[in-house]
Amino acid sequence: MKERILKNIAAIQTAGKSTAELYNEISSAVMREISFTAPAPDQKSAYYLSIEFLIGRMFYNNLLELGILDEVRDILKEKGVNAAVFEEIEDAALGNGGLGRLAACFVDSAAGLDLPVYGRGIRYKYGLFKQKFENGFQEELPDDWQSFGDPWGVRRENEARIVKFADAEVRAVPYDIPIIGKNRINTLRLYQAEGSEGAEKISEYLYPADDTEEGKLLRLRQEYFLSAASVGELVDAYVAVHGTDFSAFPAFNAVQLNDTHPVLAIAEFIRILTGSYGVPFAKAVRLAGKTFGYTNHTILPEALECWPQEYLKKLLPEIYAVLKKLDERQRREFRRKAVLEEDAAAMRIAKNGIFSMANTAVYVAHRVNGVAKIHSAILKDSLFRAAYLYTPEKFVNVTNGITQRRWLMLCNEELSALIDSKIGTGWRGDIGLLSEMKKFRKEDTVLAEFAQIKSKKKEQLAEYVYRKEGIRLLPDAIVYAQVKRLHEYKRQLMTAFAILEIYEKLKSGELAGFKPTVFLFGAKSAPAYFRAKGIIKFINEIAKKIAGDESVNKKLQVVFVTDYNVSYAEKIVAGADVSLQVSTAGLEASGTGNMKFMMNGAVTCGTMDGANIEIVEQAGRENNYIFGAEVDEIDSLRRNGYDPNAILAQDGAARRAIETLVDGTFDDGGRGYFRELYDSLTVGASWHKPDHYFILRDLPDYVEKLLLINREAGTHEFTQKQFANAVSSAYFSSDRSIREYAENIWEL
Ligand code: 26V
Repeated sequence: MKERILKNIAAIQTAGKSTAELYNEISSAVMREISFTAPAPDQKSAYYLSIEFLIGRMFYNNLLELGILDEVRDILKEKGVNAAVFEEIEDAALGNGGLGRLAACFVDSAAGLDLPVYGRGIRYKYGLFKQKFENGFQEELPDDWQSFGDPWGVRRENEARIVKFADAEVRAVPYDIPIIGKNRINTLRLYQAEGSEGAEKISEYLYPADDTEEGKLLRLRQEYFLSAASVGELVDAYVAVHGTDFSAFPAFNAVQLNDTHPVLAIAEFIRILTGSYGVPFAKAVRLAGKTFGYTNHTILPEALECWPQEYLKKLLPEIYAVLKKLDERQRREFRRKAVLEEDAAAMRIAKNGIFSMANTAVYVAHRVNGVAKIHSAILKDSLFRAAYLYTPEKFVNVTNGITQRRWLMLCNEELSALIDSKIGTGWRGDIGLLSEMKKFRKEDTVLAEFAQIKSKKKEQLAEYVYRKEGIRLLPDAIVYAQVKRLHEYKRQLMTAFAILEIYEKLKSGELAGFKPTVFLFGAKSAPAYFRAKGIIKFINEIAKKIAGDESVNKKLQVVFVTDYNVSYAEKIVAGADVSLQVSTAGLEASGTGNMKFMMNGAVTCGTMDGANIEIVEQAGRENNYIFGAEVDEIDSLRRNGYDPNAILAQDGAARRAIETLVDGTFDDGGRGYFRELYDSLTVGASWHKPDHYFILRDLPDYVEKLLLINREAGTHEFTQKQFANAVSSAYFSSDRSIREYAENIWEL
């Protein structure tokens, strides 16, 4: 196969062709030769249902997975084409952050491990919006990712199916994308909605604005569309082979619900079995239980899907009836078992006119998992406490992971080559072997090479930033990076205040020996998230002010990169020295960016939250910079009162930083963003108490750690710390996560 692909590519005429044309021809030359591995009929398969798949650019990754990336580069070079030109091709951003990227890493690992695990998602016409800054304000443009063609997607016209709503029938047309592993090629199947104009809307946008009822209904349609297309397909395939006795369905199918968005799949499964095949309700629920697993990815209440019962009644009356019946069954069961009223209330599927998708999933599924140790513990102690007491056997943890193929081999060929030269290439097939690198922790020559690679990756990052933003990063600076969705709980705003404090200290001459430092931000804000947009503008204002201040701008620089995405991340994680992971303890379920940075040898400056805790466990707390209140303290502040104003009265530096929001230092164009941010910290706003995310509690510790890092950076000890992180990262391979899902949840 390899040989034929290479021959195909060698035969391509390159002269006079545009990058997009060449991209399509080369990709098609690959697609012509590869074939999807058919699931063995006697074997169990797992299906990963997700509203997002943030795959990123497929071109280089697929060539890497096929083991022909270098050869293709050489062939193109002979033709006078630099393979790097394909970086112009947009990546498919059918996701928004960690949840979608995790789904992409998981399907990659499953293929690599030769496991029959298949993704099911939606083929949005427009992915996550493209971001630009207009005078520092975020603006959103549509992401027309298919404008370059979609050579990796295969339309399966004859496998299209109908999804029915009360007011419409919609065609769900699959597009299959190859997920390439060494020994198999799995399918990621994305459904596209077709039919009337209204039907097409369903797969038009990822996260359509849902501030109107119409928007909410559209989102509900999307979720049902994904659920019904996927479940319908699995049931049909089962019936074709095994007939209509569904007893063995769970022996052949596992379905993993990636968060609450696809939970209607449970109701759809029960609807089909009871409605079309006469399976008794209780049996259908039992089979659903054995089939479905549910992964929770956040404890933030606003992100747990809840649907007004009225919507379901109107749009999906049969699903409404199933959920009602499930709710009644649950009520009867709780009465029979004399479950305390308080606990029962917490677990209810239907209450106050809404259906809780999380409670539906927890009630039915046989496994419920969190995505890092601490997160799974919080699910048991708080969010799903009652359910944990009721059915403890359901609850497991699977700590997230990332694919080392994209996040090390592809994005950091230099570090990968260093590893090859020290321990051989076996780690490429078995990531556990990476730990053998630990024996070089004290070897000066290896550390020196490692440090050189970091500098080189930093230069490459700087070139990329220059190309994209037209900004030159300070040469040889320490790069601190905070790149992730923009959300208050992730506390980009706290980093902004820390920078202001450092800026002030620098100006006052307090920081002798301060080494050149770059703070790199990347984030998109949800279009309607007012405060998040204010934070972006605020950071851009700080960046501008510092850049214009001759007294510090050779030492300190702030850059907010535009349109942060997977491809940008590949450059940033490889080039950064310090990974900023500073969420309020208890709120970041896991984080996966933290793992990408670690694997590429950045130290973590962060709180004891999410997977940071396990990162520190693996790499050593002494090799990272941990600060701030831990979960217990945050809980007790929440319970016993927390007064940010008392801190402000004491801490002059913090006060001055925060006052810049309202004292005229910075300008938000009269839009009220900064005043609102200020109020949210000092008096509270939109149903939150002041400083809901405890920024002022953690700010002084944060500044101290940032400055400590600045003093230590560049030393031999610091390089040792970075190295320790890189070589301790094997645990965070999504290969490990997928093995755990396969063993403990899917029983593959
Ligand atoms: C979504 C929304 C949407 C409405 C506004 C508030 C809000 C807040 C959070 C979310 C996130 C939804 C779930 C999610 O993306 N969770 C992320 O999942 C990652 C993979 O498990 C994990 O690493 C991140 O910590 C977690 O935030």
